[in-house]
This record gives sequence, structure tokens and C-alpha cells, in this order.
Amino acid sequence: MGFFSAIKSGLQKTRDALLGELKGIVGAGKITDETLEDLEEHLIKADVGVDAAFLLTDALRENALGKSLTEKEVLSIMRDEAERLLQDPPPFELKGSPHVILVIGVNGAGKTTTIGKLASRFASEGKKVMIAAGDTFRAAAIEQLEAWAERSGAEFVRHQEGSDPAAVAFDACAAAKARGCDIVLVDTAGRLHNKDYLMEELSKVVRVMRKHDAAYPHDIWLVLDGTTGQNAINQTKIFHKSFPLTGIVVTKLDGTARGGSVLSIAGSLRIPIRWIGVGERIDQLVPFDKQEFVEGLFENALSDN
Ligand SMILES: Nc1nc2c(ncn2[C@@H]2O[C@H](COP(=O)(O)OP(=O)(O)OP(=O)(O)O)[C@@H](O)[C@H]2O)c(=O)[nH]1
Ligand SMILES: [Mg+2]
Repeated sequence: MGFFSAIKSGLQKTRDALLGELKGIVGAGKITDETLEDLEEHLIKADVGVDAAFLLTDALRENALGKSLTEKEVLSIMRDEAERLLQDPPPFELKGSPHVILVIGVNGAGKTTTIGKLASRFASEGKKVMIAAGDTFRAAAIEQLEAWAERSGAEFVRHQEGSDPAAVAFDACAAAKARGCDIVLVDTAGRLHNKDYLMEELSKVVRVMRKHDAAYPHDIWLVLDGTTGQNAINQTKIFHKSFPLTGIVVTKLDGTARGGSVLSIAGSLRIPIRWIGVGERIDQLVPFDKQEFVEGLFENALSDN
């Protein structure tokens, strides 16, 4: 599946939710203040976020109020505004040899799956990848990751269940250097007794990695479950307070009508969205591209009309 069709099919539910009621709202005669209020409410319910919903309807207020526009024309105004709201991430560059990426997020967000997908992608680009099993909480978690490492041909460092994640990360960095790896992907636990403990454990992982090199980790990517809508923003703020996040991965956009929350995440936080997950398969992680994303949200409806 090409990137674009992966995004398009992944965003199907969101597109339906965003556009399903639109016909009823804008289809009848001139666009009035009431039409725009209905639309705004609909967008907020579809988890686009209050700020993004305001911006989208404001764009219509400026360009469409009092006019009889087709649904297609309305969508095209919304699409342009949505595109203005989003930003493409800066190009991903290897900043070290190896380049170390710490992957964090709450339990079940999709960290381990994302690491598997990333390992496969980087390997297919000819990079030598090391995966570190930094979620030592459950034996099953280590095995899940090992299976992903095998599938992508990545190097793999693990310790016993219950061992110190910081030690795993440290050893993985040493092994990656010794084996000439280009990239280290460090998995982490999402579930610990409480949030403070989790932050403490992650801080220790970072601290210990820096004993190799003060530049480690070059990236800290936060994985967010796209089905959690607005809650994702609160999570990001909490993690960002403790860690300088350099990128966000939004997963499970295929399973949700709440993909519009990406607009809200992008609009309210200054952290680039790097990747989006649009399915469980290894090839269903795609680089975030604002134009493709916005077309995935609106394009079918535009071309079907
Ligand atoms: N549909 C869909 N499912 C996904 C996607 N990404 C991950 N998943 C599923 O989400 C579930 C949780 O994924 P994991 O990768 O285990 O999540 P995690 O963050 O590592 O979870 P913990 O290790 O428990 O903290 C799995 O069933 C994955 O297959 C995605 O983009 N789309
Ligand atoms: Mg995991």
C-alpha cells in the first residue's frame, strides 16, 4: 500500500465523522451564522479541538458567510485552513553514530508496535538498527519486542524481566557502538505503580544513557493513542514537562473517528508530529506530511462530489 492510500484508508472513520453531517449543515441555501455555529459544534464533537474548530469556522466566516456555496467549496476552504494549522516536521537526520531514540508514552499507546515498524522502515533504508528492551516490566513485553526485532532483522538487547531499564538502555548503546549500528530504538514501560514512578524511571534511563554521550538520546518521541482524542494533549503536557520531546507519534488513527485530534495536537503544542500509525501491520506507520494528512481528511469527499 502506498503512503497516501494508507493514510486515506486509515482516516476513513475520521473523514466520515467530520463530513457525514456536513451535507445537512451546509447543503441548504446561504451560509448563515447559525450554519457556522452548527458546524463548529459538530467539529468540536468530532474531537478537532475547540481552537481548531474556531479557526476552521472563522475561515468560513471570512470567506463564505452569506454565500451559497457547495459542500465541495466549503470543504476546500476548511482544508486550506487545516493545512495552515499543521506543520511538517523538520527532516529526520542522524545526529550521531549511533543516533539514539527513546520512545515513551502511557501503556497501550503503541510504543512497542511503533518501534517494530520504525525498525523495519529504517532497515529498509539500509540502516543498521538496534532495539533495546527497556520495558522490563513484563516478560511478554520483552518477547513481543524480540519478535519485532527478528522480523526487521534488527539487533536486540534484553535483560531479565524486572531488571533495571536504565541498564538495558546503557548496554544497548554500548552494543550499538561496538556493532556499528546507525540507530538505537529504546522501548520503555507505560504502566508503573504511578505516574511519578514512571517519570522517575524514565529520567534514570536518560541520565544513564548520557554517561555514554551527553547528546544521548538525540530524540525523545512520545507515542499517543489517537483514539483518546483530547486526553492526548494532557498526556503530552505532562510528559513534556519532564522531558524535552522532539517528536510525537499518533497511533491507531485507523480505528477512530477522532483523527481530527491531530489538528488539535498540532495546534496547541509546538512539538512536531513525526509519524502516524494507521494500522497494526508493519508497513502501517507513515511519515507525517501535512498535505497528505489534510487530503486524507477531506479529499475523498472533495473528489466524490
Ligand atoms: N489499529 C491500530 N492498532 C495499533 C496501532 N499501533 C499499535 N496498535 C495496537 O495497539 C495495541 C498496543 O500496542 P503496543 O505497541 O503493545 O503498545 P505499548 O505502548 O507498547 O503498550 P505497553 O507496553 O503496555 O505500555 C496493540 O494491539 C497494537 O497492535 C495502529 O496504528 N493501528
Ligand atoms: Mg510496549
